[in-house]
Amino acid sequence: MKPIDFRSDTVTKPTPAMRRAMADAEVGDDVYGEDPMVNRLQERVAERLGLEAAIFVPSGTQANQIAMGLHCRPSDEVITEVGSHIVQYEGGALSALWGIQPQGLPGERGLLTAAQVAEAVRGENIHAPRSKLLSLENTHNRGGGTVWPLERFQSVVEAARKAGLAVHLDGARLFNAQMATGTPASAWAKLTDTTSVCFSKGLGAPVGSALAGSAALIREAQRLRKRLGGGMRQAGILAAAALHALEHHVDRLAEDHANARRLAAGLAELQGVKVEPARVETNILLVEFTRPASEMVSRLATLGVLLNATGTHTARLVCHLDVSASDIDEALTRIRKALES
Ligand code: TLP
Repeated sequence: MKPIDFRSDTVTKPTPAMRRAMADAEVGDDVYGEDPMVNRLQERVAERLGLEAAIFVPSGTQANQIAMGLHCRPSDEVITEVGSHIVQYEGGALSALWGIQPQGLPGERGLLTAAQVAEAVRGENIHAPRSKLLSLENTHNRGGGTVWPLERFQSVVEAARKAGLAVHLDGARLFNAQMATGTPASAWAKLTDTTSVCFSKGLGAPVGSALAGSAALIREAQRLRKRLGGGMRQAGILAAAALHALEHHVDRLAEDHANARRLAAGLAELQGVKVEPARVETNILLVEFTRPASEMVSRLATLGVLLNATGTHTARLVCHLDVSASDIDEALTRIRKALES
């Protein structure tokens, strides 16, 4: 029985063509700035995001955390949505690495309003931390793959700018937002000071993320990356996979979105699971089971369907490169069986 793995879009394996690109990569020592594939990747990412420069790093977490370190000093505050990855899934890095305090605002499926941001910013007050940074996420993972409508994003960024805050965008799935709307990734990114993107999520590369921003910020980011142990040597082997992903795997994200919609429509017909198909904007699907999610996750695992619980009755399913339309139909058959048994 072939397992169908909806745990995350991080689980994809490199395709044969991607492996060939990796094997053929020209390399050099990237800590000396001499790796041609890394240099090419960084230029391409900066171009695509409409920002001056970019730096290749091992993970999305490191890209985000370098941004935090660039924008804030110890005791400063980052304003963000309460479910954001930087707060929920980065091992407490904000406080452990930088002494930064987060202020997590409740979002609408991950999205904030300009009024919320304006109200959250601290005034000059000896009791309070200094608000320095607004950090947004597009698409929003815990929100269910939500895309930031560009106008709403603009208004929230404007509120931050008015208060003198820098703006970071966690764009781990920014190309999903691009494919879902037809709006180029740069439309969001160029409104920010720094934007991170991941090659190891929907784009299907085995490793790697990038952080883009002004040339001056990215120069300083090189120091922070070194400090965090992210200075890699012949990293061109990895950059080649990321370049291949950027060239060949962006347009196909539309298939993942169609598969997520197909899965949602199929689940909506079943008893014992609630899903709102109209809310499926990209490749992430949030569901609510009548039975405890942990029970459903183990029951489904025995039938070869893998997913992650997100709460006592809730779970997340993510579509990606290694899940086909026929896998969706097979998964629906298996899920029906699990719900009926
Ligand atoms: N997200 C992972 C888990 O960490 C939750 C997943 O399976 O979705 N930003 C966002 C919005 C992310 O979703 C992730 C990974 C990251 C950053 C971190 O990327 P990595 O795993 O490369 O450090």
